[in-house]
Amino acid sequence: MASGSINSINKERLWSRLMRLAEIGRQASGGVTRMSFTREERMAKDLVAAWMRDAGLSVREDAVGNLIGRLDGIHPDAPVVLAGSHLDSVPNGGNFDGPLGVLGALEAVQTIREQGISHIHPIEVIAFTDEEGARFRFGMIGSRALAGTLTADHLQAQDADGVTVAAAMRSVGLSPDQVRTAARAAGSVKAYVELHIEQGRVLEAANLPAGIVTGIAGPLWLRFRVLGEAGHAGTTPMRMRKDALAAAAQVVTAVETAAAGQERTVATVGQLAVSPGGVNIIPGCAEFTLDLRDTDERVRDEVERHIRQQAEAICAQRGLRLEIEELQRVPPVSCSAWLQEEMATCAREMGIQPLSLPSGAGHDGMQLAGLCPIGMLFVRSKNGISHQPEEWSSPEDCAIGVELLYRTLVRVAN
Ligand code: HGY
Ligand code: MN
Ligand code: MN
Repeated sequence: MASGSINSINKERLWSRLMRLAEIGRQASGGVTRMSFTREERMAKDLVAAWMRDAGLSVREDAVGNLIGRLDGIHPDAPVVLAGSHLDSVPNGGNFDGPLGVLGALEAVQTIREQGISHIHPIEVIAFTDEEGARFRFGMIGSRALAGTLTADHLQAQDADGVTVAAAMRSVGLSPDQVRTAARAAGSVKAYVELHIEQGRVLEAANLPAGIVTGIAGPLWLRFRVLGEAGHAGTTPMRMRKDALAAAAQVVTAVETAAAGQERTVATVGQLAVSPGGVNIIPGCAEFTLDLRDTDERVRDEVERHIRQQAEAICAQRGLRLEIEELQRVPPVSCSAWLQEEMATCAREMGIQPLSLPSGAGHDGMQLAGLCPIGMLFVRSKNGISHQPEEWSSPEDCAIGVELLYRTLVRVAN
């Protein structure tokens, strides 16, 4: 089959916007860092808001900072079709994770308006606040608020500098006590559709530019604190030590073994801090995070139980204390069969074989699955790389993904 005909959206406009946005938060290392409620995020939202206005959309931000561009349909009061993603990034991240979904939705809706395509339902392009969770160690703040599930506890979560979500919101002019107003009523959203880079290698292996997502693996984030005894590196015999880092290292290896024993489970220790942190001091405390995922919640939680047991046994055997804090627990979700079918029809129209695949990465749609049907489209990632500067999807593949999104939105909004 042909690799996908692009005869509606403006691929040059899409690409130039993607490259312009990627310069906001650019690091010397070549990556992008745009944390939520920061100057960089504000600059990114201002730029996208200006493009939304150029596209003829009515633009607003809700109480949690979600940026929304609306195109009314024939029935302005009909349930809205949401399409978008996020503008925040991981530290030193790539150009496409998030922005492709926001700017792709904008390009699709701008094309619908420019071509005078009639649609019954209003369509809203949305850039969700803080999807990544890179600043406050739990993510999807904007989509939780839109689903009405952001809690007062969430607003008290602190970043590495002790700044709470609420304080960070106030620092950019938002009112945390108003977040409830961002929630959408049941029945008010017809569907949520997101275009995103795959961040894996399935499409590349199948030599396909785009694919249809069947479901999203659920991320469980935990923080482990191993508490031993700091001591002199030179005078403390090995048998008398309570070395927190040595114990933590044993737990990290147990984490890897537990996940590797399953078919799809993945486990990552992405952050580790040792204190006091002197060359000649036995670590008294080792703190690390665990990101544990599977598309099957039962399997994920069984692996979690096993890891907790192993960690308790290792620390007990060494005479150390262990504290485990849950940072976020997001259940895996399935994408709507109806939306997957609409997407497959559009793919076939474009001459693309409709390949279905799960998402190992988490996405805002997970928070909306209780509110409305959710659907996701993936665009091929070069070597499956993401969350670092080498993240790359070609202009052609991005355009094919956006053309597919455009055709899907035209169908879903009618
Ligand atoms: O962590 C994730 O899966 C996503 O990139 N937020
Ligand atoms: Mn990401
Ligand atoms: Mn993302």
